[in-house]
Amino acid sequence: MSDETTTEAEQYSIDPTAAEMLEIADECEISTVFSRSRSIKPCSTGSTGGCCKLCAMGPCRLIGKHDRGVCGADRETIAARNFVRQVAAGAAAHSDHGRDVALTLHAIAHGEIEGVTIADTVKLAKVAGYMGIEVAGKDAMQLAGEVADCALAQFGQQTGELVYVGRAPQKRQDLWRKLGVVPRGIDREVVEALHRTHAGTDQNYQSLLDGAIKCSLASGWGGSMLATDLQDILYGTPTPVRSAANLGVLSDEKVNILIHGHEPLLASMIIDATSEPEMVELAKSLGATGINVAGICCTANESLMRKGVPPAGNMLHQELAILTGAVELMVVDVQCIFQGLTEVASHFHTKLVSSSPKARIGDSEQIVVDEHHPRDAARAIVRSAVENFANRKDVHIPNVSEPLIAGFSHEYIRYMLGGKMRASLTPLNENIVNGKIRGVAAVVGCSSPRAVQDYAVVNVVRELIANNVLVVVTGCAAITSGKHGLLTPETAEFAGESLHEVCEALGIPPVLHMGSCVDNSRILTVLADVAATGGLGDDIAGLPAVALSPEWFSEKALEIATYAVGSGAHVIFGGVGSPVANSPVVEEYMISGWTERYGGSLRFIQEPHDMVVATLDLIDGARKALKIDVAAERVLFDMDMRRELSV
Ligand code: SF4
Ligand code: MSK
Repeated sequence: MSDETTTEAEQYSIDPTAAEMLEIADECEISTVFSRSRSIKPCSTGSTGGCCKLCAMGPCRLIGKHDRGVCGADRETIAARNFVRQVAAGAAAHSDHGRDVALTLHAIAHGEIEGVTIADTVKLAKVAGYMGIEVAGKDAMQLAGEVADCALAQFGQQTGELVYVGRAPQKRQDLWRKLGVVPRGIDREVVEALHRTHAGTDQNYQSLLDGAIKCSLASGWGGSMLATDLQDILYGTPTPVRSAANLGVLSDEKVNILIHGHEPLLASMIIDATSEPEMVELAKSLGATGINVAGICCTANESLMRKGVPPAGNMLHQELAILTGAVELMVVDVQCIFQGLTEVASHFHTKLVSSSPKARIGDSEQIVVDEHHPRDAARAIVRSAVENFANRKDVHIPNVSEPLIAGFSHEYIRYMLGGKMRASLTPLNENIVNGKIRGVAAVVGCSSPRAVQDYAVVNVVRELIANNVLVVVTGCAAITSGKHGLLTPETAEFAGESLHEVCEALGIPPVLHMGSCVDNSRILTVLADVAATGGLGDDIAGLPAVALSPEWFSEKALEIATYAVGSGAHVIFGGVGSPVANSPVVEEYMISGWTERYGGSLRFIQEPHDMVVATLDLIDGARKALKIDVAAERVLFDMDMRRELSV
């Protein structure tokens, strides 16, 4: 039964497919994340970091006249502690993902996974170089084994520095050392963050927030960066690929399999299994014309970037996809998977299969993948989906999808700008210096039902490119951009004159899809490379670049924000308010205190237009400090222009 019917579906999303699907949810009295978000009001104390439940003397809610918890902890300590714990959870999620990829590489190098090999030996050699591993005279498997060993050692390392710290600009490394925030080992920093936030431990908000920075850097320049690199080695470094996005990528004639979560291993084998003649024949014998794979969230992004698998939607589309009645099977791995899927799936023929031993979703069927024989699990899943086709009943697939181009890895961006022989970011830097590109914005992260789905991301991206800001996107924000037609070269039409000109000259779209959540580490690599290329200072801090997450929802998003700040970037989050608003002191410290200490900041701004204004201020401030400011007219969207965006 629905918690609350969705009477005006349009209020939830600017994506027309959401409105269409939510009407079906209402008719069938099925609750969704959208309806539940309206019936469950957020707790104003918890959402602002004012509630502490670290010990049994509490929980203590610091509201009204209460300025201290039972133990005497003040608003600053409680808000900061809650924040550190969120960052630690995000770092744990991204880094544990990285660990699993390292374990997969290790197993492949030792011949323990049948039928899988190394996809990118060039990247393997490059990563070995980052790790100080001698490449000469070794075959791919030997090198892969040594790289996997080094990667795995990063998790349990107790002292010293993570090896990838050396990839940050020298100035940044020196600052981290001076401030004592160099991550020593990935697991160690996550554990320390949990320790220092235990009741009665660290009770100084500035010290706590340094702890958040150190823990997040262990992910940004550790677990996440390893996940990206090792996935590139295993599945290929992305290059541009054409695809399409939104629910219209589902097929009414083919068996539909949805891959959802974050990990690419099983998904890539499922994709391969769907083209095996035996599976195709089976599908045809049961009345389908073939087998179609589409994705949700970041398993979608990983598979899109490397194999062109179309994303059916971002995080808020996971239940809507099943409401089409056209999904034979959804296989989920880890992160961002709603338990609400089980209820929606129970109204349809859709099989919900969880594949990770870490993430059983309600009463979903669980196929725990034998890590040494993942192909067997992939085939079993595809077979199960195909056999379920006969159970399909009414199908309602919105006829809506947009073409897109994805696959802009750091490596490809260098080739694209400098050519194969002299791959480099020099043309990017030159165009930033001459003002044709005013700055760069990374629009990343999730979609939240607490905001209107897609509204903030679409508005922010369009207004930024109209102001000659080159945009890179990852995660669900990338899928949102794709769904709304912003990932094609034609999007340059909406760009400001000078950015349009650069895009035409370089043959690039003004909005570049750089991958999944862990692939925010690609953005760190690009920023470090921009600093190293010259002409724009010698650190990430001070670059005319800003990161935004206009519709964030997860702890991982906060962790990404924190490692971006620690790396010297200014970050703006929107959609919902600040998770530390119960302490104006902490809220302000994350802006001015962090700017002073790290050269980066984190601010929470609700409205998309205000986010853009703040972004342009930060970019223009950086240009002025670099003495490359040129008069640039602002194109600030008025109400009519914004209304036009509401597709
Ligand atoms: Fe309350 Fe202090 Fe216990 Fe937190 S740690 S619940 S503020 S007594
Ligand atoms: S899936 S963390 S909702 S981006 Fe990476 Fe999307 Fe955010 Fe999950």
